[in-house]
Amino acid sequence: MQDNENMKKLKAWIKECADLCQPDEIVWIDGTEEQKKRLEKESVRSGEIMHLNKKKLPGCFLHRTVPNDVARTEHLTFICTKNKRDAGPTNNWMSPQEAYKKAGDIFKGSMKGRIMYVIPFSMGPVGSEFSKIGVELTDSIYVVLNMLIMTKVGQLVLEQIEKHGEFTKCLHSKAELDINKRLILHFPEDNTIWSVNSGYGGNVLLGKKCLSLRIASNQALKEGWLAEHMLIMGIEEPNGHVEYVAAAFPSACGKTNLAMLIPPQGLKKKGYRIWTVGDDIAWMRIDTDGSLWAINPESGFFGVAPGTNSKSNPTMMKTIKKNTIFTNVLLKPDGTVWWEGCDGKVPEKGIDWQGRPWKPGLTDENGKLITGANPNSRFTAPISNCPSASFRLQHHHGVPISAIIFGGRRASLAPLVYESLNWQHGVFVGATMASERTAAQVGKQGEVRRDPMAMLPFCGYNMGDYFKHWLNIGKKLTNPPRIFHVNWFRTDKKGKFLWPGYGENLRVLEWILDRCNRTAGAVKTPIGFVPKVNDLDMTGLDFPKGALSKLASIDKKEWRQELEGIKDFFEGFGNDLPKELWQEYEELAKRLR
Ligand code: OXD
Ligand code: MN
Repeated sequence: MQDNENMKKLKAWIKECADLCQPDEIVWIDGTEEQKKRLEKESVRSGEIMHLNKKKLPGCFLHRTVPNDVARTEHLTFICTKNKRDAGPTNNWMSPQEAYKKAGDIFKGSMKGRIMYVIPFSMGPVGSEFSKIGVELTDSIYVVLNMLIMTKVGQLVLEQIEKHGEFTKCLHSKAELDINKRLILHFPEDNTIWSVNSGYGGNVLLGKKCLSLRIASNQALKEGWLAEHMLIMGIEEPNGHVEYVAAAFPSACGKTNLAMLIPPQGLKKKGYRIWTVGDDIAWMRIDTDGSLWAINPESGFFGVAPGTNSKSNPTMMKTIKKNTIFTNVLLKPDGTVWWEGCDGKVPEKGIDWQGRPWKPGLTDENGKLITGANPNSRFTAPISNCPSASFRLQHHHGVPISAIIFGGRRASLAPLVYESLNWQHGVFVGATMASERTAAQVGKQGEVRRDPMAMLPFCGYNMGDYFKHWLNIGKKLTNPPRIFHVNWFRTDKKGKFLWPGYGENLRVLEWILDRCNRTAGAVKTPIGFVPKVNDLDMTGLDFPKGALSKLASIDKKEWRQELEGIKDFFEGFGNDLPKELWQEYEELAKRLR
């Protein structure tokens, strides 16, 4: 059959990229099991990945990155728009002309002697109104194998391109993995992403942060929806009805764990059950019912390994037992894996994430403890492995969102939970989100980092416009989700956590849903609605008397100090900050007086 115009365009772009990168061969990824198996074999043969214990971890592999390529490199990540103003004060900016020239020189001949793989992928159910199509060209089989887990790949996607023509053009080359020539470039005006000289997931699985957040946030602005750094979870209530919430937290606040929560003993009798829709990204649209509906565009988890164990996340421990790619973890002598904060005893020996012999207590030349796994070591696992995976995952329409939850790590200031006064105030709460460094970091305690809606590194345009967009979405919603803020990390004077966290967080979610259904009580405070002592169901939780009122207390003096930090932060946006947020600032200041 002859190619139609759309397919001709796709092939012309592939040829253009191949002319630049000069691969020896081009291979199309078709999403079949046979091709995947063949690629796994090739990748094992080349040493890029290694088989793990086939009995204990069937279908699992280990990959090691080079030591200077273990995390997202935000200082090498750019938004490339014609006008610098459109990238805004929180992004690195480069002109498209300069970016194409600079990276073009690096891409030139970068795939010589290698194969260029063509990965047509869909973020979201293929053919859904919510979904977006991309094509990633890469010289890394590791990228291919990860994309096969994280996205939907294959012929059906090509049919979408044939029909509609539009797709995000994603070009990746690991090149020489040279950090000095590493660039992660986004061209929202051309629907294009270029990533070169990295092999780390967040920089190279271009469907994830690059497309699903930085490019998609631009599309969402234009098309009137929201692309957010949020988990989505369903809470099945005792009567069998499922309600869904979306939640945004900065890194290291337990987003993945919350998405897979196990109901605590005390509430188990009520029959609650949690359904995981997503742990990282939510695309949300206003439907004809005036509510906000969401999908998770991803098909897998790219989660942080250290700290994951049967207490923090038993569901994830089950999810990563098969068909999972582990990156930069410790290899045990029996061909299984381990990381700091994993279950069981610390292994007596192993091979560390850099491929060196390791045993507990090893130190480097400066006397610093050498960890077996890299602190940002990861697992890539299909959502279909997850025992709590939602039955609505394939639903083209997504799930209706009853509540949006923002959160941060604050040793003091923010109570366990509060509800915003209305949508505009909720946007203010999200825009002023922040996390503190923990007490473990001597000297840095209390240092606050603002991370609005947990989108600071991921909003692909001017964040002032982003806040405005949030306000506009609120005006169009006739049945808006209510907006809440949670803080699981409040401590007492000795630095001990006041709230037990983990599964017990369901007690807070229960209050949140009851607020949405207008059945829970609260008291109005200057910062919003806070539960009274008897408004949370504490059945079966041995909780010290008075701790709940400590958790719910609001210190006006501290909040007035917080206002100063917010003011500084807002001023950084100059005239781009919507006046409604200054108005919320003034109102809060008035209420705190
Ligand atoms: C992630 C991140 O990897 O937020 O999900 O950095
Ligand atoms: Mn994330």
